[in-house]
Amino acid sequence: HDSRVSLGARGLSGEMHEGSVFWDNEIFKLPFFTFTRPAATASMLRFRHRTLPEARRHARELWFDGAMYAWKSGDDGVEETEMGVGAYYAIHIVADIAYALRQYWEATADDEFLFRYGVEILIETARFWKSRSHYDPLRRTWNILAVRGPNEYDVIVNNNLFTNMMAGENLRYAEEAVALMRRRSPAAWKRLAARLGFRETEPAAWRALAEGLVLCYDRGRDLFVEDDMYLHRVPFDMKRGKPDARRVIDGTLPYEAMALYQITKQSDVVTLMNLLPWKFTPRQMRRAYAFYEPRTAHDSSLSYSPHAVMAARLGMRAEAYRYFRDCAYLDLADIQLNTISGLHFANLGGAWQAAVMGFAGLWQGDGRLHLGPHLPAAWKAMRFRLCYRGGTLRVELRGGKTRVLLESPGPAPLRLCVAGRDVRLSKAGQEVTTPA
Ligand code: IFM
Repeated sequence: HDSRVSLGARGLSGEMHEGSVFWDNEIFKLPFFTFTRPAATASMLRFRHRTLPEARRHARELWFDGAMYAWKSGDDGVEETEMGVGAYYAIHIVADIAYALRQYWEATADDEFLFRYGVEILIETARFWKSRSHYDPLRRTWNILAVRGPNEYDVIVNNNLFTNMMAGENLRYAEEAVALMRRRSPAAWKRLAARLGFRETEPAAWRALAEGLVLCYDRGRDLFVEDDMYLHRVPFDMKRGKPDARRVIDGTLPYEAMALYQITKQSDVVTLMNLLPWKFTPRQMRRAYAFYEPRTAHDSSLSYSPHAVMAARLGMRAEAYRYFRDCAYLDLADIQLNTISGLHFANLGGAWQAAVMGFAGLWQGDGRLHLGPHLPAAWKAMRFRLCYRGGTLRVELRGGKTRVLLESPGPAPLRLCVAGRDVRLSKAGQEVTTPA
């Protein structure tokens, strides 16, 4: 309820990471708030708006345009990570913030918030990507070089798929938000455009960049690839490298060795596919899961929940449930051997995601709210409420059937896609049950 602060990596339960704010919020915690208590998401996004001046200063200092949010942000937005341990490279945070903003707007249709705070963030982050990308005349492509993706064992890579695709989304959201604001709130747009020194040529340049960014992909295998070099690295012996629950770098090999191997510290491509499911075919998701899962060390608490979500969506219910249990027991059973330093708040949001976005298949991104039943065999039923576009939905999964009841309506009919069926709900008490 107070946008001067946000949630730290361990909440207020421990001192690890010094209470700083990471991508944990936008990608792992905010989906829970967006669908259950949207005002809390709005507040945490306002925190990002409030820290824009520092993000702008940070970008300028490092020779870039727009806003470069801190990888590890203090309450004033200042980068708290020492240079040299990845902050300069871990720039996907910038696009993660844009993504959470767009997800909030799609779930709430809150134009007022978008125009007052969101468009400014989207413009400044799009400007950052424009200045951070590099046109390679030899390859004739736009590249984002020297980054650190969610796989933090590869400290510096080129064209991390997660970063490039999320940056592309960020650029598209900026272009769309500008067009929307111009149409719906022309007077406020004029003021904002003047204040930001907006140039009419910017949206077209953002679109060209979004379309031209390299996406690493192996056509022969129909496999999306983590970065430029991943397939060329040495296969990693996971049994030898991770014989117990300790992280590889705490047990067997030093950080410096990681760049040699095909090892993914924590879910990377799998997380990306959960965030943007409309960009991939089911086959591509299955292939990616089969390829990366054995190469993933889960040396971060942020790794289990994306695997649970994707396994559930792909119908691998036993595997999904196993990962869900890892999320649920992470701190109760001290699975990562570091609960003493505080509870893993991203994983708390992740456990909710495993259930609601995995077992109940929730996602949005095409103007509809998607739900689909993927209940694990161990569960007879699952029931939860969702806030969506000013209304409240009650969802129940039981015996292969999905029942959605509109408890209280929003200002406009709600468009849903339940188990592949298009549905519109507008009156309180209206419901739909899809067959098993
Ligand atoms: O943001 C995470 C990071 O991805 C993995 N190490 C811990 C950070 C804070 O939870």
